[in-house]
Amino acid sequence: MDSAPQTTNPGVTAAWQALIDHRKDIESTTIVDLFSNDPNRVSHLSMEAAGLYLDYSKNRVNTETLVRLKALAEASGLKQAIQDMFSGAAINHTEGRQVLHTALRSTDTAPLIVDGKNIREDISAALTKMEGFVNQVQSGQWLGYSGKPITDVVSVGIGGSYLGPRVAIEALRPFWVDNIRSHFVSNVDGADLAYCVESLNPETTLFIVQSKSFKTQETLANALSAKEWYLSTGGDADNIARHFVAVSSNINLATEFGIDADNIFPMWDWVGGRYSLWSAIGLPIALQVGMANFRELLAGAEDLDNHFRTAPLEANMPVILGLLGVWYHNFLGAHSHVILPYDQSLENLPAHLQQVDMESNGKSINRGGHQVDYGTGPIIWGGAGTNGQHAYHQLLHQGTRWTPADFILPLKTHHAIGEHHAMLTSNCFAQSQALMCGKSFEQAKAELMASGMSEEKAEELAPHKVIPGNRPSNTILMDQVNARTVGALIALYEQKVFVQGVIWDLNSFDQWGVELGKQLSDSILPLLKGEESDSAQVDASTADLVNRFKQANQ
Ligand code: G6Q
Repeated sequence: MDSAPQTTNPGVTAAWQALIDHRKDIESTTIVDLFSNDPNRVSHLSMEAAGLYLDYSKNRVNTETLVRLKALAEASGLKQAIQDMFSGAAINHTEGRQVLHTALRSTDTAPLIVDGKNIREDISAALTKMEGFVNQVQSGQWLGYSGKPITDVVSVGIGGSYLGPRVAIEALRPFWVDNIRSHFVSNVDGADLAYCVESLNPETTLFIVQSKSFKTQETLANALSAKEWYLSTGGDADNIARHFVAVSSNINLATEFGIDADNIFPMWDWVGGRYSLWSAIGLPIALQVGMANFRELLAGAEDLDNHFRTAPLEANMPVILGLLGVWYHNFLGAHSHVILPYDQSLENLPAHLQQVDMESNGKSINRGGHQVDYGTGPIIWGGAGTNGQHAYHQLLHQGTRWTPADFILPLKTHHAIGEHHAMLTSNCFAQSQALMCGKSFEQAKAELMASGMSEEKAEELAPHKVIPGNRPSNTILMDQVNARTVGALIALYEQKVFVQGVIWDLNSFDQWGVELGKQLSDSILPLLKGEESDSAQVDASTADLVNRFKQANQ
């Protein structure tokens, strides 16, 4: 660990206090009133960057709120922090690492030195290696053991080595090449692998073992079982290198596993797992949509990065999104944040962003090693619209908890079937409008009476139909879902999370909280197998659960 950095407790800054003082001004008005007071509110509170349009006018903010939030960003040293990240300072101090996923998508050629090496050369060499491999597989020159081309690519990885590639591949379905089908195995639950391979032919299947550390229990178990499947279904042991490649920073462990050193694509310590889809961890993406589209994905993210590092704070999309979140979570009492893509191909985007956000900012110790006394990372959840409208939107509209929402919508569809896209869009716009405007008792009662109900009955039912409104949301539009806009969109959220981490004085790039469960699982596993485990210090409840497992599996 590097020495603890100088830290700023945001809660003791004048900017924080100024926001506390301002709270009553916003609590005494509504978003609808704010619109009435400013006919140009939409043009004031909207912006474009990197092919994305953000309308943040449906938020509980006025000009003064934004001025005070910007002051908080300045007090937290955000501008310097952005510089530090891009220039390669070791901002992940608890692991002594730089945070340079932005370099993976940068076309800047100025040397960027890590440990005495220009990493631009490593990045470029990795892209060239990926390109050569992708071309061989897509063109059918990379042959399986029986001389047939590869038709199915199975990515074996978990967490950051899984979610990003999966979301990008799903989002880019209209750009898939015809002769490759992608599959994912992540969960150590054997069902994941079993269901995946049941329709596969070992002759034409390629496994990519995706593990930065090559030590992850689930990934190693799945990779070993995949190898057993390959061998037990006729796969040729001498040609295993044609069917198993890896992406890892741990060359030794990957070669020990049996991967040919030539078929190991690099990863580096300066790329965090949840920020790694831009590296060779994105190899499955490139195989499915082609290297040109993979480069477009990088280009979209670079566009967003360039905006992030150069735009003034008040006109900076990730900064605005980050500050709005801080406003709601630290000053107005929200606890979660919902991501609502109105696009089926982005169905799993919330899961990826959940990891990016919650693994980065789900922390209660500041960079200096002290307990924080203010709220940090919100609970991130969500799912594709319109499906959620028939489920959890009930709580969004009428629950006792309110949740800031992000609506995400492409203006053009790849699937022009009848009026579907207009219907999808009308639902998206209607939801944010309903959240903001709500429905009063009088409106509800009048509607009921207009439908023929007696006044007495209408008064009885109307309270159940009241929608409080004044619930904030952002709307993010893009022309179309394509590699460039998906790259920009994911980078937008990565940088938003960075902004919030800086304001909350967190190291957003470590993840110590996930370690304890891994350690305990390592000591429980021998118990389940009936072996002695000295390190196991299980509590009475866990001991009983272990016994129940053993009895059921005798
Ligand atoms: C992400 C996390 C975590 C990681 C997985 C897989 O930031 O570090 O989700 O990506 O645990 O790790 P490996 O790639 O090392 O297998």
